[in-house]
Amino acid sequence: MNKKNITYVLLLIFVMAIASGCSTGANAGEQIVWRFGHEEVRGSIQDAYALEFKRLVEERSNGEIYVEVYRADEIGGVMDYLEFQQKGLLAFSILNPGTTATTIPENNVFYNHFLLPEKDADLQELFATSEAIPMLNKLNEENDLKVLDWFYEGFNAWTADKPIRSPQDFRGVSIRTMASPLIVSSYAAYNANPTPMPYSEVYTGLQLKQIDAQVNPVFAIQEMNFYEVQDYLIQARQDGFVASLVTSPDFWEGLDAETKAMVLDIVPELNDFVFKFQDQLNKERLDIIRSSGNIEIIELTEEERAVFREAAMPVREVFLRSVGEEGAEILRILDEDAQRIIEKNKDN
Ligand code: 6CS
Repeated sequence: MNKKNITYVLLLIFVMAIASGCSTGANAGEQIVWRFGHEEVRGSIQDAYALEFKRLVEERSNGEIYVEVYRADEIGGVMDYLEFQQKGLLAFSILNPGTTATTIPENNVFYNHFLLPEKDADLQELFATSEAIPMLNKLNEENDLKVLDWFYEGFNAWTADKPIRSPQDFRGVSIRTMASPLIVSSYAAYNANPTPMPYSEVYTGLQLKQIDAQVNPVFAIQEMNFYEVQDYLIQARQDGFVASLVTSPDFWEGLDAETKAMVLDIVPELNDFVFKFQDQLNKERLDIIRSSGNIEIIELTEEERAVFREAAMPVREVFLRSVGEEGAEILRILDEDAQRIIEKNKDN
């Protein structure tokens, strides 16, 4: 969005917010409206999460609160949503580190390749128990984002117009990534030419051959039709797509104790819901992609993955250079906890 449009939308939301009580309270009998933004399209994982949040909040507030969901590009791009959320113009949002780490680099910790557990249950346990999470949330709060939940949308797969089995194969490949500098550095370390561009422009970029490849979870590759304009889908399981439910500290502080308790009760239910939902959706959508016969699916061997792992390790230094001592500690604790959980649950 250009600056003029952003100002217009901000103004419009601000006026609507005041007019309808997009905040903590309303006069007796008035319905409270909570505006909820997310980064994806209808039918996506973030949309399912937002709709489940809406259902539970409306039900448990006995209809006193109405949740209005805004999807990707409905009132701005993902960077606008980050700005709206930090300014308190949205009550809640789902934002991923590819977006938020542009202003809070520590959030990139999750996008260090070959760091997080590959089993969903291990990852869910890591988010629920690691001391690194409250440390990270504190840094977010200092940047006007109160994180209520971290969740997962599936591993990130590559699609490309050629098979990719080693970092050598990435030479000369323009791969679209999200804007976060760590993601860009990760693909540069694999010899690719990382090319950030908005999510909504990726399909056309691939179709017009402005870019040769992109990276996203399987469900997104299906719903954004990337598989129709690419020849190979490559599963290296180098990292996963993480997202957060966030609100604004000021908005949160303005809620009464009962409403806060209602939301805090809902969050773990949503976390369980979305971990199951993403697993099912990613499987279903991989089947759709496979049965289209449109694209060859490549699963890298452990030996092939080991070469990528080695190429990815120096990028941890890039992460460390982008954060302070707290960020370094967050990475250290998360890594240690991930290894401990993987080891503890290896026979499950
Ligand atoms: O690649 C992206 O930019 C986006 N991918 C997903 C799956 N969700 C939102 C994000 O903006």
